[in-house]
Amino acid sequence: MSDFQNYIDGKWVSSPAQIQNINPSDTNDIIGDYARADKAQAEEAIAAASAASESWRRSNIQQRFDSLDAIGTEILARKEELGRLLAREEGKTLPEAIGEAARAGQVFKFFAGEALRIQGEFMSSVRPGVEIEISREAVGVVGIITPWNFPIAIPAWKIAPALAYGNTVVFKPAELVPGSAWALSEIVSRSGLPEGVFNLVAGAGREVGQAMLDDPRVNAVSFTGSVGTGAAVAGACSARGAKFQLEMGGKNPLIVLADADMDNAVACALNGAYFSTGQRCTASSRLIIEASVHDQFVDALKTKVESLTVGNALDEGTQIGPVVDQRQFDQNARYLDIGKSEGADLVCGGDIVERKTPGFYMTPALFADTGNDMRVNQEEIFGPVATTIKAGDVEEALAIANDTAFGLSAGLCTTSLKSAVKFKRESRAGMVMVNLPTAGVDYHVPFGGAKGSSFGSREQGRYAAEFYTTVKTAYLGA
Ligand code: TXE
Repeated sequence: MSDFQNYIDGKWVSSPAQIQNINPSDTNDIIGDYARADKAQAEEAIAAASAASESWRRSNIQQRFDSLDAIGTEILARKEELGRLLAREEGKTLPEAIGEAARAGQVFKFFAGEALRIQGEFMSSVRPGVEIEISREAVGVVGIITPWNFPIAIPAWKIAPALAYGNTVVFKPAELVPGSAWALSEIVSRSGLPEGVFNLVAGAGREVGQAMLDDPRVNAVSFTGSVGTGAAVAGACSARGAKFQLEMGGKNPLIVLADADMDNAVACALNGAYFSTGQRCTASSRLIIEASVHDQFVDALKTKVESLTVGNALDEGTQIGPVVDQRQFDQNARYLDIGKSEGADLVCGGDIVERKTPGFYMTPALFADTGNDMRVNQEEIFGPVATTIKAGDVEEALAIANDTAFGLSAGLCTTSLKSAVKFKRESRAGMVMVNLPTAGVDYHVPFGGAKGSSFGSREQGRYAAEFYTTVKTAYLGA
């Protein structure tokens, strides 16, 4: 039996099967066997969340604050330990992982405060003697389905607002990273929430996730993951009228104009394209460079890319950890072949390398002078692979940047205020960054994209209220 059970209706429960949690930096290192819930357990969790829903929606906001604040405090106090577990199971470097754990704590603290600030409106009526009150109420049972690339921050930024606004939660983490999900759930389980308000069901997407999508007792689903699964979430939820929110892929452009501070532009590209092994939905995968500085930029970036230290996520000095698993490793290799067969010039990287421990190590790759219509520029690779694309001027650069099915984040490096303002206005992305990497966002402001990257209302910050609440308009007669 696994030591790491699922959490249903206030109890830890074992499951018939296990998920083996493997360290991508050292595939001989098994982090643990985690209980793999089945459909029946998913339904038990949904039943528990449903039964707890009525009283939790009417719960005292001080109680919500106290629980969320306690969770945030504990995560922050244990960020080193949680970060180490995260780095071990997902493969981002230890400093990145500790930063992610801290962010999860900050998110819980933020939404603890938001529970105290749930706002409504009071309006006059067009009818005499009538007053109108507009208030926000909990949606009910929220299903939370998360990916592997941010194993603690993404669950935090969905679970915290769900609870703050009075919803009950059924949480299904990604199969590859049950450790951080379990550790987070264990903290949540001791935060004073009533039984059934929060439930963990680690298990397969097609079984446990699908059960959540299909169950009429689940009133809303918040999903982050691949485009394909996002479409399945949309189909199942809209068929039965459930609310849903999708955060999916990106093919984020970083434009570098000739007037940019080149050192900063190279640093932005290096960070945005390769840190966290390129496994970020906000990664800068398309570097759109003004033609007059293209070759100079490629040379400077190549030198930096080649000097990055690829290694075990837990080793001091590692800058790029391993790819998360064999499947993603194969996907990266496939796209490197696709790029080469499309005629892209691989200037460095893309090599499978060995380290002291067996893991999924790949050197960061750069394709130069590619065409935006190539598959490597239109499909999300989700690995340490970036391309450069030449553009004649800011107009053309913007047109290329916007020429994608996605629209999550977009960046521009320039010293021209005029170009920065134009970019901010004309970029078809949910988040725009000037002289900053496309990845790396604050926790108290909205996160989300345009076009195929996102669907539904924004996550995070005060804007999260839009998804996790429903609006009631009350007319009060004399
Ligand atoms: O995603 P999935 P995976 C992309 C990236 C990556 C690819 C596959 O390209 O290589 O997706 O990753 C659950 N009903 N991104 O397999 O399958 C699943 O269990 C309900 C980009 O991890 O979308 C997991 O919890 N749920 C992205 C979650 O959905 C289902 C981040 C996401 O898994 C389900 C992650 C179903 N039928 C992957 N099937 C980004 N850009 O941030 C699966 N799930």
